[in-house]
Amino acid sequence: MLQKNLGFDIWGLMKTIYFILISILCITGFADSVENRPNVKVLSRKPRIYLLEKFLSSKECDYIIAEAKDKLVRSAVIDPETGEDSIDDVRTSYGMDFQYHQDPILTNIENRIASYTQVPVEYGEALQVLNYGVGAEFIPHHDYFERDCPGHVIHLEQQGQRLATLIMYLNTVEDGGETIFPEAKVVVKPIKGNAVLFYNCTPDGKEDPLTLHAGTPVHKGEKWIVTKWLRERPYFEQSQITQSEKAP
Ligand SMILES: O=C(O)CCC(=O)C(=O)O
Repeated sequence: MLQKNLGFDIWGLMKTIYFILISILCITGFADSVENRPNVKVLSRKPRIYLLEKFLSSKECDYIIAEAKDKLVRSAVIDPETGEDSIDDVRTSYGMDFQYHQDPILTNIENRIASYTQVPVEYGEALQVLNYGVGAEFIPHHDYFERDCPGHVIHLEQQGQRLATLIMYLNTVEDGGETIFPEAKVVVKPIKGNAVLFYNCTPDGKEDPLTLHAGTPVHKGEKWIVTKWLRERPYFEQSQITQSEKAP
C-alpha cells in the first residue's frame, strides 16, 4: 500500500542499495587482503633467496621498534669453541630477543612466518631485533652451524641446523645497510615492511656456502631489523605454545 502511495517500489530500492553496499564492502575488503599479502620475488634459485614485499605492516614495524628500543644490548656471536655468546667486532649492532609468543601482535607475526615458510612455528628461534647505528655492520658470515666447530656442534645436537633465515626490515635506511650475498650477487635494500628469506641448506639438507651474507655498514640514519632463524627440530616445547595461547 505504502509503496503504491509513494509511486515506486521502496522495498526494491532498499534491497538494491543493500546489495550495492554489501558488494562495495566485499570488494574493498578483498582488495585490502590482497594488498596486505606479501608479494614474493625470487632473487636467486641457487642459493634460494626470496624477497617478501610488505611482509610486515607499517604499524607492526613501529610496534616492534617501540617494544625493543629500551632493551637493547650489544649483539653477540656464537663462540665456535665454546658455543657461548661472545662479543666480537664482526657484529657491531645492538639487539634483544623477544620471548616466544610474547604478545598477540608478535604471535600473529610468528604464525605468518610459519605459514609462509611452511616450517612449524615451534621450530623458530625467538624473534631477534637488531639496531645498527652509523658504521655498524655484520661482516660476511653463514647462519648455519659449522660441523667442525665444537661450539657449533653443541647447538647442532640440540635443535639441529638453522635451515632458513628470515630478515624483516623495520625501517627504510637512508643510506647503506643493505643485506648482501656476495656469492649469489644479490643485494637487498632495507625497506620498511619487506623481508628476505633464504635457505641456509640445499634441498638435500647440506649446508650451502653460497648463502654467505653480510649486513653492510649504515652510512646515514639507522637500521632496524628483526630476524627469525628456523631450525631442523623444535626449538620451543609444544606446551609453551599452548600455555601462551591460553594466556589472556
Ligand atoms: O643486517 C643484516 O642485513 C644481516 C643480518 C644477519 O646477517 C644476521 O643477523 O645473521
